[in-house]
Amino acid sequence: MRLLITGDLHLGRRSTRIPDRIPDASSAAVWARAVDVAIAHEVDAVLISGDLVDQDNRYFEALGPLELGLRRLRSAGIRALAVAGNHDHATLPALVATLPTDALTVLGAGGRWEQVTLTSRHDHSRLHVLGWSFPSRTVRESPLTSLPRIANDGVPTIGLLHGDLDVPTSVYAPLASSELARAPVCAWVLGHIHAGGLRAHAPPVLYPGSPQPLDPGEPGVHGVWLADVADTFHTRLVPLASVQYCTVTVDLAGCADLESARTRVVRALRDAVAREWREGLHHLAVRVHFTGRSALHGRLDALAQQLRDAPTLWLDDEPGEIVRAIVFDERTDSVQSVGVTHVHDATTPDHDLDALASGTDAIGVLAQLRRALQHGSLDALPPSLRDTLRRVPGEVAGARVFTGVADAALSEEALVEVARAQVDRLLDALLAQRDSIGRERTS
Ligand SMILES: [Mn+2]
Repeated sequence: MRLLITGDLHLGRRSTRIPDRIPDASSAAVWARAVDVAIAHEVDAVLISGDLVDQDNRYFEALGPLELGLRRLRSAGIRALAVAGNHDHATLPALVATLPTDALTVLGAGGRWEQVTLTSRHDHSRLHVLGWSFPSRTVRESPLTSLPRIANDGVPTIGLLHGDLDVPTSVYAPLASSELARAPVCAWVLGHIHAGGLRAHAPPVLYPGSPQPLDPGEPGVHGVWLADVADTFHTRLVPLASVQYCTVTVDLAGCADLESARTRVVRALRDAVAREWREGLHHLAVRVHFTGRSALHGRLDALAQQLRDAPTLWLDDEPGEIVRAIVFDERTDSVQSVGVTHVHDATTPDHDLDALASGTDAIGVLAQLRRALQHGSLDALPPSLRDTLRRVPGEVAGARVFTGVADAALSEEALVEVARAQVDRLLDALLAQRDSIGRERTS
């Protein structure tokens, strides 16, 4: 049994914070490419894990591309099955009612689990697909509490639904890994999270993710998944997105002037292109993140503004080379480009730690702590402080008020990173205060 798996298309939307001229950046365009892949690979069915349609106000934008794709699938003998998510709980059933019968099967309407059985045209193997749809915009209880008994008839079952994995307080159908693991299914296919990937292996829990990323919060490679289902569930990602979001860190440590900072930015962008570029990509949208202790701290606004205002950098045919920086040149048909969506200055001032550490005031003590953390270990810290730092992550993760914190076991490296950042902030704040008081006194 061959399947194409996707979800969270949000038909009606397109990737944001990119130039208008980037082609094929809509979810409608990626849906058409997904249909191409399904037909080329002769899949038996396409499974869609919710939020196929963005919401009601996109009804008419979604209808045309959806119907066209479904018609192409049907003429190729491919079935399409979907569940509704929080965004399309009302729109999807309404849309389907206007489509030819059997163009799209919506499973589990109204939040009642429903099963269909597919038969492969390749080897006549069978597969149950057990689906559940959002009945309303929010659902606070796990849909798995009403999961029906799964038939033990030798035919594998795939569970298809939209929901939030391991976020107990979520209002979008909270699902616990432990309850998913208990169900005798061959795999779970989930929607809601736009960054795709396998979240568990026994049984596999797959979030296909959005095939086209929609905003800078959705980095990484996006596409659809091809799955082979027999006794096992084999799946692989087929990249399809025309846009990719990424973060590029530019270390400005030791950078003395803006010119050399700019050189580092260009080099970092080139490296990012070389690393991330792949066939089918039209635009790399970059969040630039300045780091490092630098004399330029506090003086990067102009460079940041230049980058945000920069014309899109268009790439020549030569992969990985930024050749020209031109704005929407009508004469070039190049559609490979890089743009900057955000610039974040996380540099810190370049203090003389040794000089500061000789003091006995708060600044002196902090400078001593900062030096003790220099080498990536907590060992040089006073024992009481060290023990506190090692204890705190567990306490935070265990406290109900911090539901977002899952990782109780921070590595020593990560702890040092946190401690360093906090010491730096305190030190920077105290020094800034001291300097401003100093200025007041002398003025
Ligand atoms: Mn959703």
